[in-house]
Amino acid sequence: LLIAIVFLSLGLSAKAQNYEPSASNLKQREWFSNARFGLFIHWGPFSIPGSGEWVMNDRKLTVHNYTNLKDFFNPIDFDAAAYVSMAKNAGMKYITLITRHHDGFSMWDTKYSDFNIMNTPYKKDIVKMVADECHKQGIQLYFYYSLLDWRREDFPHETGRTGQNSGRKGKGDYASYLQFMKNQLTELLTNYGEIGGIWFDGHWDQTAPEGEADRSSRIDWKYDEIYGLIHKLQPQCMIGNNHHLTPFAGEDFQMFERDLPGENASGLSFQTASDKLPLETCETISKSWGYNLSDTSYKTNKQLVNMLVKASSLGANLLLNIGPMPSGKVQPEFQNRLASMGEWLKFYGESIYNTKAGFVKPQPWGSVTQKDNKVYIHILDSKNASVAFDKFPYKKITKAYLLKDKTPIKFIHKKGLTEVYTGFANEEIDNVVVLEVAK
Ligand code: JFZ
Repeated sequence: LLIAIVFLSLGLSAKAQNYEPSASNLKQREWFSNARFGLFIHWGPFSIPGSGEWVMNDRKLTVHNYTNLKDFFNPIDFDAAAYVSMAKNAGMKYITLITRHHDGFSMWDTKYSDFNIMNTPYKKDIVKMVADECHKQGIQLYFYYSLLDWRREDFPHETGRTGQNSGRKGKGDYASYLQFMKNQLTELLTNYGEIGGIWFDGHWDQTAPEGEADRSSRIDWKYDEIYGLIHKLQPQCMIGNNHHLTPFAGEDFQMFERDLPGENASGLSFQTASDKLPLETCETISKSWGYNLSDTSYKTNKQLVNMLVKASSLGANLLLNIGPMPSGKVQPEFQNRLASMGEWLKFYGESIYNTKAGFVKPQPWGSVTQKDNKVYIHILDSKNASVAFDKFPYKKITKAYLLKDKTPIKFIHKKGLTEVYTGFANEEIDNVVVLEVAK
C-alpha cells in the first residue's frame, strides 16, 4: 500500500509539473510583461448597497435576501464602448473584468446559474458587451473568476465566512462544484473570443491564516483539471491565482494584491516574486474595490504615477481598479485620475512600456526602469542634490538628459561610484533622467 501511495503521489506531482506553456502562451506572457498598465473593474449587483463587494459577508445577508439584488440591477448608464476608451485613453493595455465574484453573480448569459445578468431588468450580457468592445478597440481582456462562492451549497463552505448566517445547508460537494466551474469557464472561453487570462481568487478561503506554518489547502481544488481545461480551450490564455503563495504548476503569471513584488506592505502576500513568470500588482484608486459610498480617500495623481513607476521598476504591471456606481456611471474622481495617467503616459510612456525591472530596488528618492541602451532614473522626490549608485551595471554613460526637454544632466561615472546630479526644481510628478549607456 505504501509503495502504491508513493507511486500515486509521484504520478500526481509529475502531472502537475509537466505543464509546458504553448508557444502562443509564451508570446502572451511576453506581451503581458511589456503592457505594464491595466484596468481592474469591480462591478455588479454587489455595487448596489454601496458598501463594497463583500457586503453579503459583511452585513451577514442571507442567500435568500441577497438574491433580491438581481431584481433591481439595471445599469442604465453602462456604456461598454466608453469604458474601453476610458481605459485606452488612460494608457492601459488590458482590462480585467469581474465575471463572477464571491457572491456568485454571473455577469454573463450562463446556462449554469439563474443568478445571472439575463435575470435582471437589464437583461443584456455585460461580459459580451465588454468583450466585443475590447476586441473592436484592440485592448486585451482578462476575466476575474472567484473560486469561492457564498451561495452555492456544493461549495465546501466550512470556512466560508458567511457560513453561519447565509442560510446555506450541507457541507458541500466539491466534485459537483468543480464541474460547475468547468462548465462556466468553458462558456467564458468559448463565447467571448480570445481571452488574455483568467484571474482566480478565493483559494485563501480554504487555507489556514497567513503566518501559520501549514498553508496547504483544506480542500483539493484539482487545479490540474481546471488549468488543463483552460489551456486546452485557449492555450495562450494566462492563468493567475490570487492565492498569495508561490505560483503553482500550470500558472502563467503571478499577482500581488495591494503589494509590490517583494514588499509586504499590505500584510497579504508573503511570497517572493517569481523570476520566470510575468508579475502583476493590483491596487485601488480609493480604498474599496467595489463601489463604496463612504469611501472618499482617493489617491492623488502623484501617488498613482508613483505606483506605476515602482511596479515597473520591479518588473511588474499595475492593475488599477475602479468600482463603478450601480448605474454603471464611473465616478468623475476615477475618470479624472485615469485621464491624468493617460496624459502623463503620453509623454513618459517610453520610460514605462516595454521596460525591464531596474538594476536597483525602489529607493527613497524614486525608481529605475531600463530598456535597450537606456536607463530611466525616475526622481519622484528630488530633495537630494544627487542620486548615487555603488554598483552601476554598465561601463559607459554616453549621454544624460531630462526626458522632459532633453536638458543635459551632469553626472560622475567612475569605478565604484556613479552619481547623477538631480538638484533641479521638483515641478514634475516624476523627473525622468535618461542615461544612454553602453556595455
Ligand atoms: C480579494 C477579494 O476578496 C476582494 O474582494 C477583491 O476582489 C480583491 C482583488 O481580491 O481580496 C482578498 C484576498 C485575500 C484575502 C482577503 C481579500 N485574504 O487572504 O483574507
